[in-house]
Amino acid sequence: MSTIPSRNEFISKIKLYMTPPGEGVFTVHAASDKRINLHKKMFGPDAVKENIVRAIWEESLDKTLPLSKCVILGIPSDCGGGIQRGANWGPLYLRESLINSREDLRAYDIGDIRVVPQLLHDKYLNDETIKKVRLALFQSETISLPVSPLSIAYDFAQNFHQQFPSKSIFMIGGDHSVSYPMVRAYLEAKKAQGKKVALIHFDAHTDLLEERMGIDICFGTWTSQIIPFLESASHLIQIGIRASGKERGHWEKKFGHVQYWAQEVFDLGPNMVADEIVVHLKKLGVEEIYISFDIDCLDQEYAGATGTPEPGGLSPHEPMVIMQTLFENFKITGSDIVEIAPMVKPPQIKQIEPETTLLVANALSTFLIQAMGIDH
Ligand SMILES: [Mn+2]
Repeated sequence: MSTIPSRNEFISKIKLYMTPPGEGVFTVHAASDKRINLHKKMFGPDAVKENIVRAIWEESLDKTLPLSKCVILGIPSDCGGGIQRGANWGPLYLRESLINSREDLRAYDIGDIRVVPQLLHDKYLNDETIKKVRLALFQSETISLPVSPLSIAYDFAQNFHQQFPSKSIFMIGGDHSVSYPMVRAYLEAKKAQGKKVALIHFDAHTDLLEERMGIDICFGTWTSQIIPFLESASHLIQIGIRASGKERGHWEKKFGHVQYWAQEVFDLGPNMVADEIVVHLKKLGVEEIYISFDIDCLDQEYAGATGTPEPGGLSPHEPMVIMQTLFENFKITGSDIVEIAPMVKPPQIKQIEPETTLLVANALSTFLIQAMGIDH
């Protein structure tokens, strides 16, 4: 058991292994217009002109962070993906969409996890590589900080929940592997607090492989890896599934959880689905929920700018109804939206992208941020 760092030690770590919002993808020119617009709106035009964005962000970690109930975090990593990359741009594009439309959102943006795009998790690295990347990122070979996006995210989330047990994180990914460290740290923290929690997972895919080509933590496996951290598998609900090599019965029997495939959501209607979930979770004594939202849960007509768009999916209305009912019955104390790949446009997609995907993601994110910003 590692010792819990002080608030100041934690803030010092954030300054090293995180960046101001929108800077987690290391680039000079690509999407710089988006980043500059975001920074102008967040920190003021003068801050951009005078090149003091980082200084203001660092100051805000001491002053503004303690005041906000809901905190926005970006993990611009798509190293855990694999069909079509590009979700590393999700945090910048979605934030820019949110700040353009909703300057009144009550949340503090804590910034991005620093991402070395070739790295996923430190357990896949040898000592020499870790030393070299530590030198590149932190100017020290011996500093005891993680270097891969998922390892940094886990350290951050663990520390965050220890320091701020009543705050909630809204995380923007990233491919879906980035949910693994966030949900794991959340579940461990809630267990330590004695809170009963469940995981609600919206997705076209089950993400339930035990490993994919020998890799145990990636976009296709993260959910199966997270089940052991739940009180039981029945504390997991998956909604919107339709692109799976196996039947629903296979997965439910293997893991012992509940799935609502997209067709069942259409057949039952979102109100009935939501009511069933509420009854199920109340029976388990659940008080709080984490919602992990893979944008490809939605039909490709609404979410085309993603790595694996799928037909036959939900419209934005159905998840909204389900989340609204869940919010009326449980506290939402953690959530994420992942797999938005703004520069990706698969050939079968007809609508204007990434605008359509961002518009829908904006509405879903706004709901979650507002829900988590409310004091119950
Ligand atoms: Mn997924």
